[in-house]
Amino acid sequence: MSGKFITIEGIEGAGKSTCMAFLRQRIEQRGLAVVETREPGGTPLGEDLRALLLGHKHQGMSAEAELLLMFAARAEHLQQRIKPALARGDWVLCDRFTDATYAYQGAGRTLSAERVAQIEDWVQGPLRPDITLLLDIPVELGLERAGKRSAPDRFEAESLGFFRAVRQAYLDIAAAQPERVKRVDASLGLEQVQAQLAGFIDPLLAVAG
Ligand code: Z5A
Repeated sequence: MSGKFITIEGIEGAGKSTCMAFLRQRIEQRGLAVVETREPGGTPLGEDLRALLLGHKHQGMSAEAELLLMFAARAEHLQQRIKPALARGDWVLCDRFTDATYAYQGAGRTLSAERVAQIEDWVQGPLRPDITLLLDIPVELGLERAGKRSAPDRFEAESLGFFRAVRQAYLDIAAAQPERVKRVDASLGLEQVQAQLAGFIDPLLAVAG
């Protein structure tokens, strides 16, 4: 596999969608092919699972079912899109991946990280992102930015305490895996956020030629 696998993480309203567009443009400027995708989702089955996971129809879904559905969508995504793209040498830009599972289902829903790790190993084998950009923002600011949009989905309707636990879990992952996970201060203005992203991504692009 010669393509790079880049994931973007962060709480609600951290600016992931906004930054995906910037990153895509920066990679494509170097003449490299980019597959832009998201989780849960990215395939027809994954998008159907996303609708079940984010919608309000199954409001009381168990944490275990939620965890397994996230990984079901991921298994399909890996087989149908991510691995074929990397094998072609494309760069994969993914809005959320397994760090979100540790943060939301692990810390948020209080499932054990060991359980998440077992399923991660089973579904992904050794595959991990080459780099993960963690857009870190105080919970209140993220929710304020996100709140300017449409009606909340099943996750967006969670409490402040839930999102604080999610943010802390992301910071813990970044502290534990500094080689892979790069913290970006997403509370700053867009230009400053993009400058930080460029600082992390440009060295990878330089190596790619
Ligand atoms: N989930 C999970 O539980 N477990 C898993 O394993 C996975 C996911 C993979 C998917 O939601 C949900 O699934 C997610 C976790 C769960 N739920 N939550 N929470 P998603 O990722 O599709 O959507 P989201 O988290 O709700 O993302 P978002 O709300 O779309 O936020 P965003 O993409 O990070 O932000 P944005 O749309 O780019 O920006 C928000 C607003 O801020 C917008 O108006 C921008 O113009 C503005 N913005 C962006 N950057 C800036 C700066 N720097 N300054 C000022 N304003 C800015």
